[in-house]
Amino acid sequence: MHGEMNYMSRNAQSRRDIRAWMQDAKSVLMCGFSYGEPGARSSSKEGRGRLARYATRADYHAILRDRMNEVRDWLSASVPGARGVAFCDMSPILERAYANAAGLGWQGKNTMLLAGNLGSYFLIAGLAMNIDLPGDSAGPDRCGTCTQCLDACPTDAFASAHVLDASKCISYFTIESKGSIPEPFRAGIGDWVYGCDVCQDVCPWNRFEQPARALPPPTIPTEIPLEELAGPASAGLRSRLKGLPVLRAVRKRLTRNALLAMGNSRLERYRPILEQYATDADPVLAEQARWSLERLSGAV
Ligand code: B12
Ligand code: SF4
Ligand code: SF4
Repeated sequence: MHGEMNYMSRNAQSRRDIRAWMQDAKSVLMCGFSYGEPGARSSSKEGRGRLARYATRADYHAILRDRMNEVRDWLSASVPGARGVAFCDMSPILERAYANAAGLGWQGKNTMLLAGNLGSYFLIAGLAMNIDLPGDSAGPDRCGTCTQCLDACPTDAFASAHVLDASKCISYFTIESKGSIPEPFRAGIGDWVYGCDVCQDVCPWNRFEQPARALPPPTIPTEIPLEELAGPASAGLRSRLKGLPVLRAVRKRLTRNALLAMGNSRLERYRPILEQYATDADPVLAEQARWSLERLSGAV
């Protein structure tokens, strides 16, 4: 279920109980930071690879931790002895479970945390404090009989409602996985080259998405020409991606993903670049390029 993300099964205790991470934690404050653009949706565009929407803005980890540290500093100044640690994505904490318990929203069937007035296009950050703060109660599940996210997932990654098999998710394949992407999933990945938004785009609650306030505006579009992604590391592309989450997937992974999307595009104009990569010294890139050539020929 976890693929290569072994940290998901490590630290099982601290993931569920924050006190294994911060011994004297008494309260946890959870916040959601919107990155919505009401009305905007990424779409497939010929010859372009698609990025998840969160990835087109400056990397959120430090920005959101800083925001939570401001809250901590304010609390520490107001309450003698108050101490806290901010976290965002990088800690072992199960952030969505804590955010649900804190009343921020509910975990939808797609496992995303949803809020009735926000949808799911928001990121989560938290603050563990050593003082007692008044608690909220968990938000009710408002998915009802809807199953749109489960039905739309291109790689059939949901084992059941509320249970994602991360090792089948496009987000995992394109961002986290280092080696070859398993063949049965390649066609489903389509033109996604970094993350995937399908199970959020189809969610009816996302008609309530809100514009970002704490996060800076996007600096690149959600669709990027595949030649640019698979081409030599041009100074132009490198400077456009600087400071964005996309750089978390190292260049080789982006190239692999672009080669895969070229095959799925069925566009003959990619044949020369794929032929060039088919003999690359890197076995992952070479094998991916050969598969994509077969896809152009209609053999797979
Ligand atoms: C590892 C990870 C991934 C992995 C695995 C995701 C997963 N669903 O498990 C991969 C790489 C696939 C991934 C993808 C994405 N991620 Co991610 N990811 C994480 C990370 C680091 C850990 C998540 C984790 O531990 N999952 C393991 C399982 C155990 O947790 P879970 O999904 O909450 O599963 C439980 C629930 O489903 C729960 N449950 C709740 N209700 C119910 C009801 C029933 C009936 C049942 C049976 C179970 C159940 O039971 C499960 C077991 O405990 C968190 C940050 C963090 N530290 O929490 C970000 C985080 C979850 N990711 C985030 C984002 C934005 C994404 C993507 C949207 C990025 C993208 N566009 O590509 C996708 C979305 C995919 C999806 N549908 O979830 C945000 C989510 C924000 C939000 N509003 O929910 C987080 C919180 C990061 C952040 N700080 O903002 N991610
Ligand atoms: S992010 Fe994409 S691949 Fe992953 S579960 Fe959602 S729809 Fe499926
Ligand atoms: S698409 Fe439907 S089932 Fe899925 S999270 Fe949204 S409301 Fe829930």
